[in-house]
Amino acid sequence: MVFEYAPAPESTSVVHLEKSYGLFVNGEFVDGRGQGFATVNPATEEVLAEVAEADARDVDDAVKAARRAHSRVWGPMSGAERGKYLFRIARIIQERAREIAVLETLDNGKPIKEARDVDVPTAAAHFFYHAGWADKLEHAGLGTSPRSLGVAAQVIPWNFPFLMLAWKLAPALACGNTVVLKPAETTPLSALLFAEICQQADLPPGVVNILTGAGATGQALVGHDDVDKVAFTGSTEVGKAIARTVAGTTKKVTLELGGKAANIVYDDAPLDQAVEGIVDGIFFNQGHVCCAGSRLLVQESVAEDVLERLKRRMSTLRVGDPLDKNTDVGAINSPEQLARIRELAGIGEAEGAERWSPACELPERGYWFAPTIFTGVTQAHRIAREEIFGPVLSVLTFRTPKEAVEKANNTPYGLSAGVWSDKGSRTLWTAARLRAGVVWSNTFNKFDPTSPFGGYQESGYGREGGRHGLAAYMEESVR
Ligand code: TAP
Repeated sequence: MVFEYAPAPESTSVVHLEKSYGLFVNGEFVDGRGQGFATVNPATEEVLAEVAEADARDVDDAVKAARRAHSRVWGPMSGAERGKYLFRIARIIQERAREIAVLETLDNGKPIKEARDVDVPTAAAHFFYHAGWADKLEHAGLGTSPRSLGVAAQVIPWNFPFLMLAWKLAPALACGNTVVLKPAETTPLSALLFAEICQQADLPPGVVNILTGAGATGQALVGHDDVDKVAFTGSTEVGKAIARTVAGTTKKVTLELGGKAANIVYDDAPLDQAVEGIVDGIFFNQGHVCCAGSRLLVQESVAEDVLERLKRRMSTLRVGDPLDKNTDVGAINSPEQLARIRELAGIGEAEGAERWSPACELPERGYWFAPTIFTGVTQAHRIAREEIFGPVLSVLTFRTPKEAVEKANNTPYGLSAGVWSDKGSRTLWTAARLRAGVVWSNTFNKFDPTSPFGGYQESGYGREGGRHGLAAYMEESVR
C-alpha cells in the first residue's frame, strides 16, 4: 500500500509504507510468531504500520540462518569481496537517502534536516569507512590474521535508529561476522528498509537478519546459546541486565549506555560560538542523545552573559512539524519518554531550581516538550545527576578550572564532555582530567567513523568506530 500521511506534505511521497511488515530472516521477509505491534508517528500519533514481533522460535531461526551464513559464505569470503558488498550498501544508502531520511523522521519524530544532514550521511560514511577496512584487517593491530567472532546479536535504541544500525552492522560485517539485529520497538521502520537494501545489494541470505519486537525479543536474542558476540546500545539499566545474562558464558560483550555530559564554558571562550554549541549539545535530536551536553558548567564571571545570549538564541528555535525543513526541535519519540521528561522537569522545580522555556506553541497532537533550561541547579539536584534524555538543560556555575573538572566528573557516567576556551593549554589541561570517552573542544556532537566512541563507568565499555571499534568484532591472532 502507498501510505498517505494526513497533511500529505510533498516530501512523504518518496516513502512507500507497507500496511504490515514481517521479520527479515535468511534474506526473506517472514511472519513473526509473536503478537505484532503498531509503530506510531510521534508527531501526529497516527499508526504508520503494523510490525511483526519475533518470539524465541523466530530468534532461533534467525541465529541459525546467521550461523549457516557465517560458516558457509561470509566467514570464508575474502575481505576484498566483503568490502565490495559494503561499498554497494553504502552507495545504495546514498541513492535512497531522501527516502530513508523521511521514513526516519516519520517513525522517530526528529527534524528532517537532522535526518537528512546527519543521520543518513553519517550512516553511509560508516559503511564506506568499514568497506575500506574489510581487506586490511591484518593492519588493525590485532595480529597478522585476526578472525571474525561468528554470530553477533545487536540490540539498538530508538534515538538514532538508522545510524545506530550502521554503527553496529558496518564493523561487524567488515570483520566477517554475521548479524541478528533488533531495532527498538518504537522505531523499527528504517531497519526494515535496510533489510530491503540488503536484498538490493544481493547480500547473501542470513548475513543480516532483522528481528522486530520489544524487550523480550532482545532478551531472547542476547541470551541465545549460539551467539558469539553481544553489542548493545541503550539504557544503563538494560545494559546491566544484559551483562548479567551473558556472565559466565564465552560471549564477548560491548555496551554503549547512558550519559550526563558536562559542557564546560570558560570565561575566555568565544561566547556566541559556545552558545551555538550549548544549543546543539542539548537540543539536537530533542536531547535524545546519549552524549548530550545536558549539564552546562559555565564560569561564574560570564554566566549572566552566557545565559542572556542562550535565552535569546533559544527564543529563535522552531519547535513543531518534523517534516518542515525549518524545524529545529521535533517530537518526543514516545508517550513513555515524554512522561519521564515531564517527571524529571517537575522534580527539578520541586527541588528549587528555576525553570525557563521560550514562548512556543506546541502542536495539539503528538508528543512535545518545549526546550527548557534550569538555573540555580546544585549538584545534589536530581536533574544534575540523572539522565533526562530530553530537551532539558541543567545550568551550574564554577569559579576555577579545578572546580569545573570536579563538578564535571561528579557523575556515575563518563561518555562525553565539551570544553569551550580560547586557550589550547587550558583545554588540554581540562581534557586530560575529564573522565569521559570523548572530549570535544569548541564544538559538540561531532561524529566521524574514524573516531572511536564509547564510555567509562556506567556509560559502558568497548569502543565503536575507528580502528579500536574493529577489536570488538575480531579474535586477536597470536601471530
Ligand atoms: P533501552 O530501554 O535500554 O532499550 C534499548 C534496546 O534494548 C531496545 O531495542 C529495547 O527494546 C531493548 N531491550 C529492552 N529490554 C531489553 C532486555 N531486557 N534485553 C535485551 N534488550 C532489551 O533504552 P532506550 O530507552 O531505547 O534508549 C535510551 C537509552 O539509551 C538512554 O539511556 C541513552 O543514553 C542510551 N543510549 C546510549 C547510546 C550510546 S552510544 N552510549 C546511544 C543511544 C542511546 P524496546 O525498544 O522494545 O524496549
